[in-house]
Amino acid sequence: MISDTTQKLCHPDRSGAKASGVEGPAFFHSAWSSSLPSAQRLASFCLFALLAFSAACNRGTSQPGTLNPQSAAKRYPLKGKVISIDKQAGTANINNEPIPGFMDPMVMPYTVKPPAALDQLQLADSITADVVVEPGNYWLENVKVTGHSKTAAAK
Ligand SMILES: [Cu+2]
Repeated sequence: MISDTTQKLCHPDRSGAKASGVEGPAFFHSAWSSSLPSAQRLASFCLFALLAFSAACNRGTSQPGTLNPQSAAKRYPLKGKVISIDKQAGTANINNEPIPGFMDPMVMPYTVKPPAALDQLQLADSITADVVVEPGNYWLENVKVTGHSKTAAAK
């Protein structure tokens, strides 16, 4: 049940990936699931899947053997909403819109560079940013707030 939800969030339209995509991460997933709230659990799964099984979350590239550390950094435009912010870790959970070639719509954590860019963010803000992706690593740059939520502003 949990695996199904995760699978849907992480790769809603990868029908062929079910068997290979779930088994490895699901092992770690079950170890974490008792201590994390569900959104974070899914995000952790996603993070783990992206880092360790880069083909699982990343729909744009395929064979691990073709990755080239020198020239593989790619940038994708991101639009999304701030779900939570962790200034100590320098990350924010973003509910991203679909990123063609990189990510399906989902909530997942992104490291923000520079970390000071987190200071301008509030919960539920709409943002745009560039996702910079290297093999085994990804982060956000050029984070811009495009809309403040009334809820967050009112507090
Ligand atoms: Cu993802």
